[in-house]
Amino acid sequence: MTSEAVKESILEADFDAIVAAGDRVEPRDWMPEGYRKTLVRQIAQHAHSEIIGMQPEGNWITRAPSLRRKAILLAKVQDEAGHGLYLYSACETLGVSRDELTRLLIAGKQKYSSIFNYPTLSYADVGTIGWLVDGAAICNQVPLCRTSFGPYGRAMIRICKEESFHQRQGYELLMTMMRGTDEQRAMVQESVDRFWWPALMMFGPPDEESPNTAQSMAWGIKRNTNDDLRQRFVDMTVPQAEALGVTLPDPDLRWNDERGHHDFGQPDWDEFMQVVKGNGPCNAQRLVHRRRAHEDGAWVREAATAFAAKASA
Ligand code: FAQ
Repeated sequence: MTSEAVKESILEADFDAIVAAGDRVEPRDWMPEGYRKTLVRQIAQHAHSEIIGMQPEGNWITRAPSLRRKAILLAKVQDEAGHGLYLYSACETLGVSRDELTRLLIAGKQKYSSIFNYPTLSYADVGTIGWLVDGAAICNQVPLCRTSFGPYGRAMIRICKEESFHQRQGYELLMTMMRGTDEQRAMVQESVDRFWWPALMMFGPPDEESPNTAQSMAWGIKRNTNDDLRQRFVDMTVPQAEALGVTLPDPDLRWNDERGHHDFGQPDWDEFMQVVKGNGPCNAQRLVHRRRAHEDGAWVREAATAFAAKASA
């Protein structure tokens, strides 16, 4: 073995020990290149999801039904911008700039969550996104607070606190509508019917078709499999749907006493693959909008750079 190879094997053993002990790997620590790449991929996708995720709800800010609802929605969408920024910062500690990540997103070379390629057709969708989409995000992200990479785990702690608040506001909005007129109740049910299956897809493909899960769990990046978290979400959501008075659109959904969990049907995985490949209902629109916003913001970046140069001169 060359001295370089010996050095690397010692560093790798140190890294393995940190992961095995459940401690945090920090940006200056040695890490395998595959670990770094996997983190960049996952954190970048996560950051892009928060930023693109502002669009479906942002669509309703100018048409919110009251000043109170408008203030709540504005605050929520702003929180999502903040989450994107914490995550881009975490990713930058791995040596990739936010500029580069944005370039990859708008060139269509990095992904964001499938859920944000579905349209928001009624105001009830704002509530449903809070309840189901933030609910799914929380199930997926609470375990990520214990992820092995320090900056990612610490960003997740703050994000999860805010996501919990988002979930509650969505549920409260839907509960208010369910206490309203027959028309409002029908709007809620129609919205839940559209978002239920895409929300289940947020957890990713079934375990046997998830190429990344085994390695990501071995590295302590992911703490649970996609199917485990999907099950947790269904179990958590069914009683909430009952309390709300809506029906979840799955004829196979029922409690299984033996398993101690709900059985449920499978989402349309062909549809999922199409959405992930860029062929969902709103993929093109989301990227066009993001590109335009980036171009419109060029003068702000130029002014900030000029100001920083002047200040340091
Ligand atoms: N959409 O092998 P796996 C939010 C891709 S934030 C698109 O299982 P992995 C807040 C995956 O990237 C929502 N692509 O992959 C909010 C991989 O492709 P690649 C975002 C998906 O990484 C609320 C391939 O399929 N949350 O909602 C999806 O081990 C309301 C194979 O999959 C996060 O990003 C999908 N749903 O597990 C904002 C959480 N699923 O890259 C506004 C962090 C899978 O190899 C309003 N991420 N793919 O070409 C994760 O936990 C994981 O990355 C998973 C996927 C679980 C999403």
